[in-house]
Amino acid sequence: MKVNTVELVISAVRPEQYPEGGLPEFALAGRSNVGKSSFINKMLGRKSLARTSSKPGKTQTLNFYKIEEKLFFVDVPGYGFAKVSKKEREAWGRMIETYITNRKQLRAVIQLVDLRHPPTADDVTMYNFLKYYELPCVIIATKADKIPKSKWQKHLKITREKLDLEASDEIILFSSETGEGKDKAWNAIQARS
Ligand SMILES: Nc1nc2c(ncn2[C@@H]2O[C@H](COP(=O)(O)OP(=O)(O)O)[C@@H](O)[C@H]2O)c(=O)[nH]1
Ligand SMILES: [Mg+2]
Repeated sequence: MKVNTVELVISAVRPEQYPEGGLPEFALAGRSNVGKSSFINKMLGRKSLARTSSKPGKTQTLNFYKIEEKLFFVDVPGYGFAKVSKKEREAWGRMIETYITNRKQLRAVIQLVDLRHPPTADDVTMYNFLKYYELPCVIIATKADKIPKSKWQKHLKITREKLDLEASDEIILFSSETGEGKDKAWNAIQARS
């Protein structure tokens, strides 16, 4: 998809602030530094729309990006910061749980994992949490350019097995450097819109 217009409609902390209008929404989740901002920027063809590397301890918000008056990307704060306090972790958990359990517009969660390494315990917890609520997921395996092509299938297999991926959940190799996987990711999103 060629994206012409993108608008950050709101950075929400409470459900009353979520945008109205009923457009399909796709939430993006992943541990900090996995490449989520880079993924959003690559998908939207922007240089730095979603700020890369935000610091822990900042206000945690759900950022609703409206794309072409067609759908929303909902950027969820990254998980897995070692330094984050228990209180902050709980606040994060409440915010995402409130959103994903109540939001009818939510079509799928796009969970990003790093293709180079097996999914972390936090990645597995996140995926299980999404499956507990029976949410469709699309897994984006990031930083594919950092792995030789000959090893992609092996790494994908490890990712799939470690997450114990459901058959209906797609996994897509991605690189924000080369654009690998961009079309597949858009197809997955549009098929679920
Ligand atoms: N080589 C490579 N580096 C990436 C890729 N995606 C992200 N990065 C780098 O990984 C770091 C974290 O990326 P960022 O998008 O800020 O991650 P976020 O914390 O999940 O939003 C940055 O230095 C990015 O340049 C990728 O596909 N390939
Ligand atoms: Mg980021």
